[in-house]
Amino acid sequence: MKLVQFFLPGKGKRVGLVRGDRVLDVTAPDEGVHAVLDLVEQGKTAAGLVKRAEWLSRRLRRKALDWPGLQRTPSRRAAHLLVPIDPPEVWGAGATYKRRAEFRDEDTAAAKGLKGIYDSVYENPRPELFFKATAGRCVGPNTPVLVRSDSQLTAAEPGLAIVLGARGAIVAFTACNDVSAWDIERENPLYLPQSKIYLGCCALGPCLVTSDEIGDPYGLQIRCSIIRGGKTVFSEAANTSQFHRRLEDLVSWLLKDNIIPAGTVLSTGTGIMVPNDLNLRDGDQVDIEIQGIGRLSNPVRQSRESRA
Ligand code: DO4
Ligand code: MG
Repeated sequence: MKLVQFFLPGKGKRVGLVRGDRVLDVTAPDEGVHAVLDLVEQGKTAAGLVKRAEWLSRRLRRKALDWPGLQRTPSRRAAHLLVPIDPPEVWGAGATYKRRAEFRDEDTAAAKGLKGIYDSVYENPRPELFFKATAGRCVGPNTPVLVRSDSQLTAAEPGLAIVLGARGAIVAFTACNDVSAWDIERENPLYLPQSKIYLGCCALGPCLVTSDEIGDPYGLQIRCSIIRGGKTVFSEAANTSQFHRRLEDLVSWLLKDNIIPAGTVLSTGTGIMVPNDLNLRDGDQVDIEIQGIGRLSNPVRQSRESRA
């Protein structure tokens, strides 16, 4: 099952169930379903979520919307996609692909003589897990991701993200852009939270695909493209078969002595390294396409503070 959130003029946020080229509006305030997060909380597991959404779609029988038509630039006057879930928390995992671990080690070694930290976490049973965002810091499809005003080298970090239900059940998948200010985290590893967490640092979408529908999550093609001035200046692919851990293992580390609310998103890391000279610039567009999920497309904006 594919689930979305969309904006409907005059009605605001709606919950949608995607069926082929149509989107069924399953928003049901009388059932406590104002948002996808409510469905995740009520469903608890992937099976529970699917059952609840199916039941609502049968009960409500509303006029369906056009799925491709929702994938447009947000405007108050037209229906458009929103972030597919308002996650209470977003966490990230790091150094989960060999390519990433090697890239970062070369980089920090050259800059600071710190060779080893990324390779070491790649090999260790304990993964790198970091707090990434809250709902207010996330954006949905076709909404700008931001480059912070004090960064000259901010990069797209495309990856597969999982959505957790009750007690860490993996209920759904989506695409994530873990936008990161590399110059800030490279200056000193203690600056990582400032590289990762700020307004507009995380894009999610275009939809949630429930676990039963995604198929094998270790065989998904991921492509990231950067479009600048109408030209594709970067396009590279990775596959989740190169993912070095098991998803359940990451989740069990995240849950250790921790409270993780239902609807939390965990970004599983990136296997596509954008070269340093393709740092994100105002006006760029980042497209992340994941097999079975679709394309998450976001414009890039330089934070206003440095534009002044
Ligand atoms: O410490 C760096 C973060 C790693 C990360 O975000 C990733 O591997 O995707
Ligand atoms: Mg990342």
